[in-house]
Amino acid sequence: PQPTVSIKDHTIEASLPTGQSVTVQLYGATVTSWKSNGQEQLFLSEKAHLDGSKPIRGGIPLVFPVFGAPPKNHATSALPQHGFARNSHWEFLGKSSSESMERDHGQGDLAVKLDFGLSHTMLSKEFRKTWPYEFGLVYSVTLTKDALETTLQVRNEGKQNFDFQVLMHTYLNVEDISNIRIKGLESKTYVDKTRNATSHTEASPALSITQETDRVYQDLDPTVPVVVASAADDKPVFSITREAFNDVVVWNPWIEKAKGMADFGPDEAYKNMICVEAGSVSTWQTLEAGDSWEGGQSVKSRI
Ligand code: TA6
Repeated sequence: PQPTVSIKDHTIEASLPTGQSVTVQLYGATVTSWKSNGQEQLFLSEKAHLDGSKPIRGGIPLVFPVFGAPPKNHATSALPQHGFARNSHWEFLGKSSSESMERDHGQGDLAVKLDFGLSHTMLSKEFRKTWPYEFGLVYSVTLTKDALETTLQVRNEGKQNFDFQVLMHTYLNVEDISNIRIKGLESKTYVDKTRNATSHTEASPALSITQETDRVYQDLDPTVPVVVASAADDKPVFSITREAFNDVVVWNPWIEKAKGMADFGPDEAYKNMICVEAGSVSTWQTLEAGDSWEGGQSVKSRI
C-alpha cells in the first residue's frame, strides 16, 4: 500500500500505511499535526488562529529571514518578529513517496515528502517593499515511520547578496513539563533572553524546565541529538538532529507569559509543551546572488 495525500482547500494531509500522519497548512507552510501511534506529537494552542489572521501558535512555524525581533539598521528591520515566512501563503508543489530498503526485513520503509514553495513574487506588497530581495524557498516535510523531517532550501534569484536567519519553531507535545529533561546541551554556550540576553554555559547534562525559559544554545554539533527525555526512565521521548543548523532554542513561556498570549490556550498548557527549535540564528547566513543554501531537522519520536 502507498502513502495517501489529500488536499483540502488550504490544508495538505499525508499518511503512511503504518499509521503516521502529518497535516500542513498552506498558511506559513505550518505543520499543525504530526501523529504516530495515534498520538499527537506536536502542541497546537486551542486558541491558535488558523484563518491566516496571525501566525499559528503551535505546530512548526517557519522562521525566515530573521529570528526574533529584527535588529535596527538592517535589511530586516521593518519585518515582523520572526520574519514573513510563517505569515505568508505558500503553494503546494507536490508530493513524492520513497521506499528505502530496511536492513533486516528487506521490506521497503515508506516515506512521503511534501514540498511547499514561496517566492518573492508571492509576497505581499508590504513584505516585498520591506525586504526587496528576489528569493525562492522550497520547504520539504518528510514523514517516515518514526520521524518527521523538515528542510528549507533558500535560493537567491536576484543580483544582490542577502543575509538571512532561519529556524523551525517546533512546539513539542509533552504530557507534563515537570516529567521531561533536555539532554545534549551540557557545556554549550547559550544566550538567556530571560536574563537580558546575557551569555552562559550550560552546566546540566539534563536540563529541567521549572520557570520561563528562553535560551539560544549556540555552536552545537548538528549531528549530536538534542533529546527530550523522560525524567522517570531517562528514555528519549523526542530526539532532534540537524543539518547545517548549529543553534537550538529552548523556550517555555511558563505561567505569566502563557496567560499573556491571547492565542495561547488553555493557560495551563505551558505544562504540555516545550519548544526545541533548530535553526541558524546566532549569526547571519550571507547568500550570494544565484546561490542556494539548505538546512533542516529530523525529529524522531519514541512515542
Ligand atoms: O522561541 C523563542 C521566541 O523568540 C521567544 O522569545 C518568544 O517570543 C517565542 O519565540 C514566540 O514568539 P511569537 O512571535 O511566536 O509570539
